[in-house]
Amino acid sequence: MTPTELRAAFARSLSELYGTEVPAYTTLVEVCEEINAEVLEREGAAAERLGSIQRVTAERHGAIRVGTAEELAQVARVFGACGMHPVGFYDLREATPPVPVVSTAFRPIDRAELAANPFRVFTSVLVVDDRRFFDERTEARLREFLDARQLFPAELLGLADRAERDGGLAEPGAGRFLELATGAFALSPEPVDRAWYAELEEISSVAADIGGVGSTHINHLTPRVLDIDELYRRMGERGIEMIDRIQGPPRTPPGQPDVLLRQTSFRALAEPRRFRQPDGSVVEGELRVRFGEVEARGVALTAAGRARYDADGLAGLPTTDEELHAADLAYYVRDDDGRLQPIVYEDFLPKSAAGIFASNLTSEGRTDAAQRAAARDAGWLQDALGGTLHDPYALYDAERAALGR
Ligand code: OOG
Ligand code: NI
Repeated sequence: MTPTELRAAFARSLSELYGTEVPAYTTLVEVCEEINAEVLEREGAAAERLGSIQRVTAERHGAIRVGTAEELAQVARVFGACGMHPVGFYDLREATPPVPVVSTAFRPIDRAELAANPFRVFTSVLVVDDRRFFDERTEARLREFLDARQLFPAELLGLADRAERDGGLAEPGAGRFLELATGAFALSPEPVDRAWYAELEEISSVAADIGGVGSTHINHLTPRVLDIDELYRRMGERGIEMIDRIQGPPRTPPGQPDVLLRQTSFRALAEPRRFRQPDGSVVEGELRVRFGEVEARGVALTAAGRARYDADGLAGLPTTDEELHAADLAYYVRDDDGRLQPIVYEDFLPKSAAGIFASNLTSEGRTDAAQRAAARDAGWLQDALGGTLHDPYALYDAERAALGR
């Protein structure tokens, strides 16, 4: 199996797993497919302006959270085997409410790979030494806990490295890789230490989800829909409680291009989990950390377009493809007939990500703004990854240049 095939199979296998773990996810996927078929029927070729229906139907993004730079480097090896590379740096510590993580997204980076299967995973790493969240003693205990766990079996990492070296995996290695990679993101039946989890949860529920359990898990898996407003309505009709809004730019009037990314989610559901009590006994309980999200994608904005969007929202941007292109505010290429084809936005939005995190926090947590922040930037992330951290704008520029403006 080539990295492309491994990625497509990995996305399918995680989707199957998540459907058994979180049944509302299956409903979400069904409603997306229903709506996508309707939009295709209604709009014909225009419905595929931002990707073929095959791409959109298979398209998923996931989110995972890890605790240390070492764990992040291991994740990079597993995703690297699937042709998924780290793109972008997001600092969620500056969000409202602040979340003690910095993040990147692993995804394919060239056009053919994105068209074949664009599976991407938003990946966050805990900032254990940020004093605004964790005092010295909590940091030390977190480090001890995180250093003692092994998220990814050695066999999986070995297969990942082999795939990277050989440009893919033969059977039975490929099947084994997929089984182990999927298993690494399943919800673990291991009991959670109640007291430790509760202590971290007072500081941040994301910190508890990362550093309070001995394993990682897929935190949500997101299908892509062609009409997110309609999806929002229909999920409500089916009795699934959605967060109170769609994140990102508002709906554009008919004929006006969609830009960037719009997302919404249903609230995290109570899932049965086992807990180890302070007296050593193990009891059944529940946690609400995993949810379902849906996204709609539009044209990628250039840095100048994005600056305008960040300052003034959609009011800061012209309303046609031709104007966006002429002012170099969004990325387009011309097809053989001279028509403008949008380059799809393949990344995430920090404000929306913060909204997605926030909508699923059990409390605002506790921070002390007077304490010192830990230094984290794209350079730190690149060092932790031990390989190139791609800049999204450089990728869009290169794609446009390769296709000729
Ligand atoms: C990640 C939240 C961000 C998105 O789509 O913006 C995200 C998380 O909850 O770990 O997935
Ligand atoms: Ni997401």
